[in-house]
Amino acid sequence: MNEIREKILNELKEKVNEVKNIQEFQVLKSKFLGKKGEISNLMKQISKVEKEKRKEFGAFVNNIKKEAEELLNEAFENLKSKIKEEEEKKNWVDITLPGARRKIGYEHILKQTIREVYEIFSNIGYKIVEGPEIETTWHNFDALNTPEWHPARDMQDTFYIKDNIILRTHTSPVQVRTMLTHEPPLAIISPGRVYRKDEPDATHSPAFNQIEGLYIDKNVTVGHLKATLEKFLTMYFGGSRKVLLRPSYFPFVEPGYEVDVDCMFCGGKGCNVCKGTGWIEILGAGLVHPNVLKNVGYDPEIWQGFAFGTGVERIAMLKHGIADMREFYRNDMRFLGL
Ligand code: FA5
Repeated sequence: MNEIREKILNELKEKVNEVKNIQEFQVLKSKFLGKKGEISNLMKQISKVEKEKRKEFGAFVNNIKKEAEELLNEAFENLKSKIKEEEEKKNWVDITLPGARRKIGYEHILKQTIREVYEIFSNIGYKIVEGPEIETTWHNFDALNTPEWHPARDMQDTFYIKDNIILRTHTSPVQVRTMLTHEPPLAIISPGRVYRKDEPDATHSPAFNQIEGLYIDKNVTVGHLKATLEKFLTMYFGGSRKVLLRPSYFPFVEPGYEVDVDCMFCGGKGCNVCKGTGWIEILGAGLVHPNVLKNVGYDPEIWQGFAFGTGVERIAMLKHGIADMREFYRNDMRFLGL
């Protein structure tokens, strides 16, 4: 009889170790304890055993059943904790690892450039002011000494909304708006978007940004203008920049200049960027025309001033070595550095 017991229990012990999941466990359990299982078969034989030995045999079979149940219960508990352990291992998170960083956007180079220029000028007492992009022709042209018949108007006479309403073609009308609402002396810079009927190419865009500067005080000379621009360009491009004033014409200044800065790429020796001249054209400037001062109610016998205007894209391209202006507006993530 003991042989039967050992055979059954040894087989169960062996099989129970091979069980990998709940399904396999259920199959094994019914093989031993199920209705047609080995132990049930033994139970069915109890009634066939002689009366005197029946009790002993019954107890024997019940013991086997009890042991088998204990073995299976223990195996089931082990299996459950093994499954739980594996599950935990699979889902384990190392909370000490640094988290996935969220990509933070960068300030666009044009905004960055405007901020840098503003920081430079705010250190020498300039205030930032803004004007509307939709402007009257009077503020954009007439008040700036550019009446309707003036040939200089043709170059910028572009996006009309109504007869006397346009998209501003430069930031210079902010000079007019500021002088109309403020008493002199004053020192302002004004960044903003402007519009012209220019074909887009590597150095032109129909919508671009300018920064206007205006300084009004008594006894202002070209010397003040030159020193201010030298300071600005040195601070913006670094090094020690020289400035060249070339006589030029803008109706709202007299005298007027195209302003060049010594080439920051070759130090003025001549290279591809400065086309061998050693100088790079950077902005338009001049002393505010007496007619403009009169138009805003300032007495030109008392007040003088200088003004300048530069293209934000242009100075940003030079500083960051950007060859094509269109990069600023394409929103290519590689360009934006995101
Ligand atoms: C003016 O707009 C004058 N208002 C500047 C000024 C202000 C002169 C105060 C005197 C006193 P200009 O048209 O040259 O000037 O334009 C100034 C700058 O804007 C240029 O040097 C250039 O950098 C930039 N610019 C002009 N047209 C475009 C364009 N289509 N795309 C991008 N930048 C341009």
